[in-house]
Amino acid sequence: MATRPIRMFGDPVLRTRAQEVTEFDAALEHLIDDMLETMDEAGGVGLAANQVGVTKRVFVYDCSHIEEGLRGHIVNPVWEAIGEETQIDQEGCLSIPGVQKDTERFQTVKVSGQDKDGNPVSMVASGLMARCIQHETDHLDGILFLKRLSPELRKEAMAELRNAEWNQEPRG
Ligand code: GNR
Ligand code: NI
Repeated sequence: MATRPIRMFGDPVLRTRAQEVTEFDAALEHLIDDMLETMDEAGGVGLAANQVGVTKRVFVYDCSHIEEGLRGHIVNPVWEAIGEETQIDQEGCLSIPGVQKDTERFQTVKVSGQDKDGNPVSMVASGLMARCIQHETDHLDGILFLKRLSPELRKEAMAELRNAEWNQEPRG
């Protein structure tokens, strides 16, 4: 196991759609182990493969502080909303440190996918875990939570981003 560097806002891999996993091999298991360790070290509740520079459709999650057992991984995730209820709560991203904004998400979703061995898995989740599923699946589609913000909050977030010390790239 090893940690891998987390890619930051501005890295094109974060805007790239990840590819379906078709090979359930040792490399996939290794990737998942490394992602869990990277998420733990960073103190996140989730991590998508794009965030460590790998364009495979897999994410890891850990909401075990909320509900026992809510830690693991999902390969090739697909979610659907259960009902129309939404939640608005603070959301952040390890690839956009320091930016936290109220973000609207579905309150309850059902996610289906596979485990590292290719076996089908699914779960129904609410609250933070449902938020995590939506946030991580967005990453796998090359989408950041900034896109889910209201116009006002997105403007705030972009201003904060421009001034973030980790984001001091040359600008034209
Ligand atoms: O650690 C994280 N916290 C978080 C809080 C609210 C909603 C989503 C998240 S996911 C984030 C880790 C991350 O960037 N995953 O992609
Ligand atoms: Ni994120």
